[in-house]
Amino acid sequence: MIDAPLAFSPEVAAARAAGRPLVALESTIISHGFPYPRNLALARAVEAEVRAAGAVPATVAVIGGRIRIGLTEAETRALAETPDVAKLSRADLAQCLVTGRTGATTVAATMICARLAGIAVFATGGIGGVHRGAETSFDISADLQELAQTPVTVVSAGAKAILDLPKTLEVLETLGVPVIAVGQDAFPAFWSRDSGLPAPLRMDSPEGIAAAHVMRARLGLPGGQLVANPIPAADEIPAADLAPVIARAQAEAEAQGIAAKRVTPFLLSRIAELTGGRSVEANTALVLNNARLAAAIAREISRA
Ligand code: PSU
Ligand code: MN
Repeated sequence: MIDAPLAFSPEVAAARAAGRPLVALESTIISHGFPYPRNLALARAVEAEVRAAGAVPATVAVIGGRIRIGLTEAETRALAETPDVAKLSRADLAQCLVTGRTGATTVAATMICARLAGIAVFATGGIGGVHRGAETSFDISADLQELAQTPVTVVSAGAKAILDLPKTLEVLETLGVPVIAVGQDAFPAFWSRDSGLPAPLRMDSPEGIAAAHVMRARLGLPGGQLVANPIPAADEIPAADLAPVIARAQAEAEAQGIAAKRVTPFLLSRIAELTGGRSVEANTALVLNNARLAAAIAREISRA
């Protein structure tokens, strides 16, 4: 029997009691993905977007020895303001819970917590994946393995463009993870709509994505679905503009010996600086866009 130390916020507890659709949201994007105070503004805006689209947001974090499913305003603020919050993936969850530390959940850890809480759909920005140079560093995000084993539909704008996207798609294929582009044939590239790579699957409606989620459960298949929802055209940064910026940030990370969990936060923050905040604007827009789609999918699944 599973006996996880879950604690639901009043809003989420009421939604569960009423059988309303829920959308899980991660907290690493707040603690390690965005600069303060943009992180706090994003956390609030994404929750508002989920509510406006007819579902209830459940931001996940570990606080005081419990997995919090839904945060209060004060908790969100504390998470956004505290500089040394732990970044939790699958490997770190139990240790963080027993030591009573505060931790922010990555895509992998948020999927685990969402499943424990009975939440089928989760919205984020971009998943982690295979890093450039992984053939020597072996840096492959635990997010990929999680998608292979935990039955949650993750709505993203693809994998972050700082990654090696062809290798990321290859690993997802090996792991049997459905990668579903929405409304186009190309796999999106986070800040840009088109990675230049074809997505393995395409579905254009929340109904279809919800039906596929339910069908996977009927088939007894472990693992989730990766929904790759392109950033709105008005908000994208052309891939050609970003390429030199990503290359420079990457070179700096190598020169400074940045490794393991620090790689993604370092690259995101350097790219934010090097683009004068443009990457943060685009990242905000794509997260809100994903929140809307996730809410629509959650509504469909709750009807099924
Ligand atoms: N999406 C964003 N910004 C982020 C992340 C996702 O728009 O910062 C976070 C997620 O928590 C994801 C993590 O799981 O980046 C990947 O980290 P790593 O590469 O160390 O696995
Ligand atoms: Mn990594």
